[in-house]
Amino acid sequence: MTASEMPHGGKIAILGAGAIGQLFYHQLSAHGLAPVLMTREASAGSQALEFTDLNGETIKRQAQLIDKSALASCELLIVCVKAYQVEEALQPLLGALSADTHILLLHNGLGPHLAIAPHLAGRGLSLGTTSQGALKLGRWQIKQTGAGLTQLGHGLGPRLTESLRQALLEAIDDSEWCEPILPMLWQKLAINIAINPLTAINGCRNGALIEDQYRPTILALIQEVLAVANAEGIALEQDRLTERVYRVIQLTASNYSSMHQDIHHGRQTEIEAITGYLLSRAAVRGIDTPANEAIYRQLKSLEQGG
Ligand code: KPL
Repeated sequence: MTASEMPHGGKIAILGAGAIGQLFYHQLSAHGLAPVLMTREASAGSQALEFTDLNGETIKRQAQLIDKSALASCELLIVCVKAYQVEEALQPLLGALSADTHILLLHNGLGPHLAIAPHLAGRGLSLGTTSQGALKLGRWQIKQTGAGLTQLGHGLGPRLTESLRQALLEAIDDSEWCEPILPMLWQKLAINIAINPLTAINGCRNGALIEDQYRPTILALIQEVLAVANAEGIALEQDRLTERVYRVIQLTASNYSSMHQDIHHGRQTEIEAITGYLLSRAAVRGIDTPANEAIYRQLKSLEQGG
């Protein structure tokens, strides 16, 4: 069977070939969905990829890289770039998509969907989050570093077709469709707010946050998320959220968080879509968030080389 003869063959494009984009590429490919990849820098053609799964088994695949001109036939565009790149990466492509291409945003943090919404021109938008861990070993070589839940759900406009929805849920390990999705995204936001900046500032793995010295800060950060989320009409429960944060710390104990990795490699972080999003919503709601403000300032100074 050629890619175009497979169900959805060539119809799912993944924008962004970082660790998570490549991880989804491999998971969808393993289920015969024949996705294609699009990146800003690589031109159209064939590209050898290498993937090491959680059992240490290495699988090689030949990926089809596409450029903008191939987007017209795409039914679903999965956007796997960093939160701060979403608007810039997606806006110039919207005109090349068909009127009914569905878009799925998968990134840490919240906010880009609000910027994208006015430009969808009637296209459907789904939102998602994943706690799966992956590490780039080379430009086209990744290793899965942790299993984790992937939650997807409807955002705006026309819904993702049932057949694409089923295909995604079957292909992505431990994934679920959530309605409404926003409370799940807020939960993940809380996890990233509690873990990511602290690991970057203290230069530690996620697991180090289990130590008692970090507990008062983590609890204060979570408390402020709860206050802002509740003001936004998202009901989160303190004990369950705290328990979830600590479960993720344990499950990903040996990982360096994405923000730690960004700081370590001198890259821009996702702080604006994580703590920054909370602070912007807190300002709108008139809620004090001193713990998050302090962490935000420290992280920004670190990001600027301070
Ligand atoms: O999402 C993550 C990240 O690093 O961005 C967690 C869940 C904290 C895992 O490291």
